[in-house]
Amino acid sequence: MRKFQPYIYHKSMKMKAGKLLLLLLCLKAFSYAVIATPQTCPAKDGTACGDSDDWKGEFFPGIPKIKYEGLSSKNPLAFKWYNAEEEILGKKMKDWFRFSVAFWHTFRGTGSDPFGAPTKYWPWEDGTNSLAMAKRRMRANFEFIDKLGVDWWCFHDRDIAPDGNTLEEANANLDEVVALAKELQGKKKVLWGTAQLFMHPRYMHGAATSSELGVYAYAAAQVKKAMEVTHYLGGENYVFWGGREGYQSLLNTDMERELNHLARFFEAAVAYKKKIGFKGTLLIEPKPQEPTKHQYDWDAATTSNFLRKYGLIGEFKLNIECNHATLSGHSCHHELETARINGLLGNIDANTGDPQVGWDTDQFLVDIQEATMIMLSVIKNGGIAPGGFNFDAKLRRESTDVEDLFIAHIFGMDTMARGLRNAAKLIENGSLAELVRKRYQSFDTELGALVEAGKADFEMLEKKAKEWGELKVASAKQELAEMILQSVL
Ligand SMILES: *[C@@H]1O[C@H](CO)[C@@H](O)[C@H](O)[C@H]1NC(C)=O
Ligand SMILES: [Mn+2]
Repeated sequence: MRKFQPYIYHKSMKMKAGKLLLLLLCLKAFSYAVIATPQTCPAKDGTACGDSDDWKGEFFPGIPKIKYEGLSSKNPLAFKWYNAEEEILGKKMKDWFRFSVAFWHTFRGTGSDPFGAPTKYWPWEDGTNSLAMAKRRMRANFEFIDKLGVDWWCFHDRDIAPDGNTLEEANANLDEVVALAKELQGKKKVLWGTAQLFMHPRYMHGAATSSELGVYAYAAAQVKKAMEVTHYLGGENYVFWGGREGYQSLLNTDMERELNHLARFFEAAVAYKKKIGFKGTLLIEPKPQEPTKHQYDWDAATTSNFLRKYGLIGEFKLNIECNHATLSGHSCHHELETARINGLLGNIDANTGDPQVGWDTDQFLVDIQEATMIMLSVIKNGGIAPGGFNFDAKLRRESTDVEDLFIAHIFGMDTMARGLRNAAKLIENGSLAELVRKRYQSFDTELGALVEAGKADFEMLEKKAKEWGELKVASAKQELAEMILQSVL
């Protein structure tokens, strides 16, 4: 999920941010350059800056509908591997993936970072955060996903519509943009919606885990509304990413109480989902840290333990983000497998980090081997519907052409498609599965079956151990396994 937004709430905030930036720059002995605050336009001043959502003509002129041209194509605006209608292992490629465009990165990502101002000035942007601008962006979103040939999109409430000075005002803004989205949506669908519970200063101590009851209530109201509009737009899932649900210091934190509050919040979300007849899956997106020092939904194992402890295991699944997996010290494959074997694999936020950078860079995943292992998990899971692959990924700050938005998504889709083709080859080949089967074949025996059924006690096992004496233990064949994997890449 995104971490930087050009929306500045108060003048005092601006000053604080400026001072912090100056301090950082001085500490790092960088030469100080004035960094422009992005121009913003609070919703209440909407008419003063950006008063029209009219946009004449296309947002992406000169970019055609993206087609599959196959491996011989050199066209950067064509698919080489992703062929939506082609069947792989009995399912169309488009149904394996259910690719989704993330509104926040693609349409609200500006290229700003803690050290620098925005770098992307899309032609349709007028530099404001007005309601008119929000509507224009929504039109751009639908032209983009239509040209890309994707059926799904994902959103955060505050990214598609401007916040308000009151909850009522924020809800009214959201309603207006959502009404337009519903009208423009046609056959396109919402993969998931979510509430942005981390940007506003009120959420500095967390949302559902805030030490302030008023903030807990505000977060509940915001999630209630976000669930309603996700339902209204026909969303198939609803995501909770607890950006600030964690702590900065245990000294001032009652962790047990905060976790209890988080569980009560999720229980209330389940109850409200049922009340409004929302049939979508509720998903929790694990992430170990950033922005907090410790985030409660650390990884798939931690989150599934949390769900089990509070009796929520049947009500939630997990949205595994690959960059979050690596931040928690795991591979994406590990997180997917952990979710899968717990019956919790619900959605994938398809992105990656940089191996030399320790934070959440949200890059498009373009590593073929990683894509292959991801698809092995997805195939074992029998697919991922009603979830999908959401491109929670953004252009690099230095990529500033409109066509880069297309190239990045095309490359991301092609890489995943290549992963699917490779995984299918690996399964059809069968030698990797055979290697794994052989490793455990000693359990495919009478005693092994008793062990696996929980019917082998220690006395029985001791008798066997004495009878067998010292054993020759077989090789794990890791290098052979790696060689087999690489043979399909
Ligand atoms: C599977 O792949 C391995 C490694 O490339 C190869 O040696 C083997 O012949 C293949 N087996 C089948 C059944 O295709
Ligand atoms: Mn991320």
